[in-house]
Amino acid sequence: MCRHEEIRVPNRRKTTRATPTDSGPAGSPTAANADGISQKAADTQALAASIPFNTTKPQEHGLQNALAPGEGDTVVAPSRLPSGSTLTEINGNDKAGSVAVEGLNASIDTLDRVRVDSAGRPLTTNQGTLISDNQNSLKDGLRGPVLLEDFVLREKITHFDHERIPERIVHARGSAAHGFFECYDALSDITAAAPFQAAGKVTPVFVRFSTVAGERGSKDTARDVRGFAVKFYTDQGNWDLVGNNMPVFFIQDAMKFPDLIHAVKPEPHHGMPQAASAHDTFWDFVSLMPESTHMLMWQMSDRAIPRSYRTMQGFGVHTFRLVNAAGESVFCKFHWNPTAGTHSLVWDEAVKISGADPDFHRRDLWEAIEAGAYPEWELCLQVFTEDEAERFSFDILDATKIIPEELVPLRPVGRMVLNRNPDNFFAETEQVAFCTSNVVPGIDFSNDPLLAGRIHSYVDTQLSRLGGPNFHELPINAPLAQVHNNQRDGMHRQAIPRGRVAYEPNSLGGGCPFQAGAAHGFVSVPARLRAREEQAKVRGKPEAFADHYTQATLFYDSQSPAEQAHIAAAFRFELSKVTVPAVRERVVASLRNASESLARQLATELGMPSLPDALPKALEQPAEPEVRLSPALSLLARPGDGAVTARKVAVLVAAGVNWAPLAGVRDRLTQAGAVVRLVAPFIGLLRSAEGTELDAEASLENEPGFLFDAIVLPDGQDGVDALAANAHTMDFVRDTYRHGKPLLVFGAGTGLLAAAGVPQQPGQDPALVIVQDDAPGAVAAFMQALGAPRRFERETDPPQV
Ligand code: HDE
Repeated sequence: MCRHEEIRVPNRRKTTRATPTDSGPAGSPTAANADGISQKAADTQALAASIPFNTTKPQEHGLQNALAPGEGDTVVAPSRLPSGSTLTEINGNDKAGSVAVEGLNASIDTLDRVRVDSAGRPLTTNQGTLISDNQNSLKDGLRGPVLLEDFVLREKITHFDHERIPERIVHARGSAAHGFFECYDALSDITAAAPFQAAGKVTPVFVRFSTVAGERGSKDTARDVRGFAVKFYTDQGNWDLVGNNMPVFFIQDAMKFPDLIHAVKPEPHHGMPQAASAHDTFWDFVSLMPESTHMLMWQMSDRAIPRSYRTMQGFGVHTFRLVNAAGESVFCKFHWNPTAGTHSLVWDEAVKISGADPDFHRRDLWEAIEAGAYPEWELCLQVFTEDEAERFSFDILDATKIIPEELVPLRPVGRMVLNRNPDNFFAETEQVAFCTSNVVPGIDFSNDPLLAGRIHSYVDTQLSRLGGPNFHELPINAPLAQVHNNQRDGMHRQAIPRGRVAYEPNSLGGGCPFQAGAAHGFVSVPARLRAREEQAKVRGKPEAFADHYTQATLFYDSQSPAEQAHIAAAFRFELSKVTVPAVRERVVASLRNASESLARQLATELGMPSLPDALPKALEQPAEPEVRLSPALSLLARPGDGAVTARKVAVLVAAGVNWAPLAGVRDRLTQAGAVVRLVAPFIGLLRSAEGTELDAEASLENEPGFLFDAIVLPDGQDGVDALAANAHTMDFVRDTYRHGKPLLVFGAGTGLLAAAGVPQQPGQDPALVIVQDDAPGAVAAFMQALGAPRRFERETDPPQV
């Protein structure tokens, strides 16, 4: 909307008297000349005079004012002239536009304003000049030297030379998607946070998942913690919940973070290993940091090798505060639970996938969203009071501790759906800047010392990663809520503020932008420290932080036997990669304090001559835990909705297979949302036993079996013989079986099972479905196994298949 009609400005044809801008009249200017300049001067004088002194100054003092700051002083200007920069703002053109629309901030709003579509457009330079030839540089004659004058070539090469920005110091490898959060019921009794104010309220989100240790191009399936960062574009500003897929962390105080990361990243002398914790410096550090033991249990568990970002939980990790409109606050932990359930890979599979498809998780997320199988999570809260927190056996400020669900149940409060892939990886996924300091009224921090370091770190790191202080204006980072402040200038400033006022208090801008006050603005909870000694200025930790093992034991003891076996195997693998025996022994000595049986097993399997003595504990008599077993900590506790949506199934085919039963399976799976691929010795056309022409879209070598969630083996002797003659088929069958995944086998296809050494015990393995004749229910049984957790009962250590 063009608003300049409403503004009292001179007719654009009229010449106005030029007035000096560095001195003014002694008396009040009048609008006698009825031109813009004198009108502006008069209105400015009137505006400034209407704020004769700083009325809010007294409010800056005293405890009561500190607890509830008042609103800033503001008056309405007689016209828009005083707040404008220039009278010539009415002289617009297609580029300059016109007068800033009242109340409009064009640097926020949807991403539409910056999307580019080159369809039907010719090439241009960055200045918009059309490029006639994009093949040749400008030369002095066909065989002559290239001329310095070639600004087209120089612009192109120069821009190319600067395409890279620094990668994130941690969490460099990641993938992201857009979506929304939908609130189930209003939570205004406990929080004023915008997303939770009404049932059905929808808030846009952008979510980035990541690994921690690897560089930007590293593999997705490394054993590692996964980042789970959610940016809520709320109508009260951006709220970033920057979490992980594990609810605890390695350390308790931000002071140790650089040490942790230096220990886990590639070793500084030779830059190895990439995206892996299985090396000396990591285990050296954590074996000297007993508070890491609980997190190590999580990191050695299957949580560290998720099947998909879609099948991971997410956690805010720290204790946060929720604050209602009356300023009352409760503590809160955030949990994201995936609708598809929690599913992971097994280690042998993760290692193989990292070679065949390093983009495994990125591809999975992208393809699921493209196919309309939108990943979904339920947001759950653990809410508890300060009094309850005082009584827990652990300290809620300690990020190496969970609050067992059996102690404080999860309260589902909404769901998040990711339903749109980004248009551009760099502009969105790479440039997005999550900051733990981005909170909105209704959310506040606890005193967790790890969180305190993060509140500083994220903004700080973005300043160098994104090249200066204006990264909040990058389209993916800009909030949907209005942004008005007096911060100015800096590298790559996008917003063009109107007017000359860039300070507060002011009268020349009518006091604007004015302080919002406690009624609307963010107010920190005036948390009081109870004990006098806690108020002293100290470098130290509360005593309960010294209990380093109770919850490591809780986690290990709460796992299923298969999960415990995986944890033991992961420790064995990682520690076998440690080259210094003293480090390895220290880890086992530490684990004796968490699980004697685990430590004994490792000592044996790592060839230790004897079981090392347990490490001395920092706290010999920790408080009795409320909960000794927490079934909710097992991945099997959340099998999900059983749907087969987005699961990948390989149907093995070769010339001469019986196509009819396979066609039936493919149709049923596809209807249920699974992704079915025909995999043959080579891609391309082949004929089934019935003479049907089949088109294999993948080959045994270009999409190995471990990339699929299940396989189907065909009937038809000729086809089976052709598959049996290819050793890749045996790998396919063996890996699928070894990794606990379902197999559906028709007739002669059982020959492939036998050739691969897969045991066939009818009725004992619900994920191995053998169809001799068209047994009804076989496909349904296969689909049920496909939507369920892995068949871990097949596992032996060492593997026999
Ligand atoms: Fe981070 N972390 N972190 N972190 N973190 C970063 O910020 C840091 C911690 C997490 O997808 C960095 O923009 C410190 C815990 C995620 O862009 C950096 C400490 C948790 C992401 C940083 C921690 C996280 C990061 C690197 C200890 C789980 C990726 C680039 C005091 C609750 C976000 C960047 C994305 C990224 C610092 C510990 C999660 C350097 C100092 C605990 C998901 O600022």
